[in-house]
Amino acid sequence: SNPELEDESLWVNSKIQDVKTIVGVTIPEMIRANIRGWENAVAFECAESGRKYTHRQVLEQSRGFAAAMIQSGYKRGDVIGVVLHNIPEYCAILYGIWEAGLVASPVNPAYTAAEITRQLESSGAQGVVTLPDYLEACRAAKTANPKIKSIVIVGEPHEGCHSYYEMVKADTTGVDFAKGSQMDTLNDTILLPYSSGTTGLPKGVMLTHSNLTTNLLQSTHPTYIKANAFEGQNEQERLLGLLPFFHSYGLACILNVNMLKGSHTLTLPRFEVNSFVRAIRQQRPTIMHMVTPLINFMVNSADFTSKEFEATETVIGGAAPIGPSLINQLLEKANKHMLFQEGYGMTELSPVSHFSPLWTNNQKVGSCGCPVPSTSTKIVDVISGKTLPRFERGEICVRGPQVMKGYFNNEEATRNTIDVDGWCHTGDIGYYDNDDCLWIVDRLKELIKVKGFQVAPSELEDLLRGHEKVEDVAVIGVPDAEWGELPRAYIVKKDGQNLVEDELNHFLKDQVTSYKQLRGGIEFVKAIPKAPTGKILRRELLTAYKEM
Ligand code: AYL
Repeated sequence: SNPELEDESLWVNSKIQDVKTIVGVTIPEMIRANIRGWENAVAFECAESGRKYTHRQVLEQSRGFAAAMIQSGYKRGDVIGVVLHNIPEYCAILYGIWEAGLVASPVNPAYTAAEITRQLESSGAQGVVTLPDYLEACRAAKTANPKIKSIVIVGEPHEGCHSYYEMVKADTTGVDFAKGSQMDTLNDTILLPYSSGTTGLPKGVMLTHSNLTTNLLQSTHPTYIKANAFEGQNEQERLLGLLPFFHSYGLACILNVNMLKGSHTLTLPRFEVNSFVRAIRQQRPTIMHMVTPLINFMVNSADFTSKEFEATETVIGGAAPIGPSLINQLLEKANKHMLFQEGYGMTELSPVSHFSPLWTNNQKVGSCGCPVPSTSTKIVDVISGKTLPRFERGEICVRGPQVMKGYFNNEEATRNTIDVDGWCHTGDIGYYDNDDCLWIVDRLKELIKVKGFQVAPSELEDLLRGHEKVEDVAVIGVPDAEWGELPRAYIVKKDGQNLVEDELNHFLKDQVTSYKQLRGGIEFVKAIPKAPTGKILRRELLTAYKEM
């Protein structure tokens, strides 16, 4: 590091006592070792079908599934694509993959067949677990990727597929399950979610058991959640399992936390107004993880009154900006003391680096809290790279045991994100106040967040560039009250070509999933503003849009 730029006294390190990096323990081992009398309490329940499993059953099915995967010939380190919406079997499937020593690559099931095929190919998946709804898309992906040996289906048996419900009955005696003591938990990749990071196409994020187990302890430290809140002697906490488990937020903060703390999660396959309202009235969640559009919905919907929040003690938000006025409207509507906490993180950070401590007690609404234990952070000037003092805005950098190992098969992107001193450059702009609370103010990176989901401009630009009438293209995210941001395209037509918006929308329709569609509009331009290096000047486009 450059001593002229660096000033260690300006770093904001977690003030909370360190948690030791967990080494030599897998996630399922950590969960098994931590059970405190809640074996027979329900762990996951499906809001739609009522299917439910206790904590013990989840861990038994995980073993059965692992044994069957080993018996079907999968070898340590093989990648399995998990193409599922939230179902009560999700956890047993994921843990089964880990207990068999395999790597899970979670895929958004709402992806088009083309998108599923791309992720399964990029991750080198050799197997797929899916539901009947997505079988056709997975079969197309298998045809395109001969590496994929088999498809496991969660549901009625299907031609040419293994049945999950049969597999979990496998005999587990004498099976060689993956043990942390025999692995390199600091280096063996076990989870491969996709993220575009600060630039370019979606990339596999290599996460290890140590990343995930340690982040689980960091994010559930008593500074953030009530001591023993979930433990057996108290009433079981009830979580809403609506945020998708294929995304690092839902996977870590709902699915894993649910298993570590012995709570009850009601899984919802998707957001749908009636089932959402019904689920909340029926389950009376004590903790609700939310993203901005959901909070917005609850604030504005007549279906939500203070009654719907009666049992709710905590609402937690994150994954994209949430305006403080919206949060205050929610708290007012609930008409009771309810704690609002916000987290900040990235898939690349396993995923949590900041969280609102309990002591903030709604006094810091709009901030995403303090660095979690064992985490150092700094704010650097985006031009000079100089470390900045409190209240000055710059790029947030994070260092700690939760920083990913790197991007899969992409050393260059890894080097551009994690510097030689181990700092992860987030591409987000923020500042610290005097209480170590971080306030996010802007995003430097090109990533677009629609309802908390990632949309990589490069992905849309690459596809649009493939259109026969398109000469050049740039995609940016524009603000939207309901969705957070929306992708908007600037198109240079090929000479003499007649091209209209509908043609391009139609062109993208079957290629990318719904939230990646160009809902922010399409504008035909003469040229795309670019730096001499060829880099698209996205800021210029956004500024012009805002002045429009
Ligand atoms: P990814 N406020 C504003 N932007 C945010 C916030 C927040 N609280 N949290 C995340 N982001 C944006 O990999 C930011 O641009 O995240 C960041 O770089 O899909 C990007 O989202 C990361 O996108 C939590 C809170 C997990 C957040 C998360 C991270 C979700 C995954 C648990 O409690």
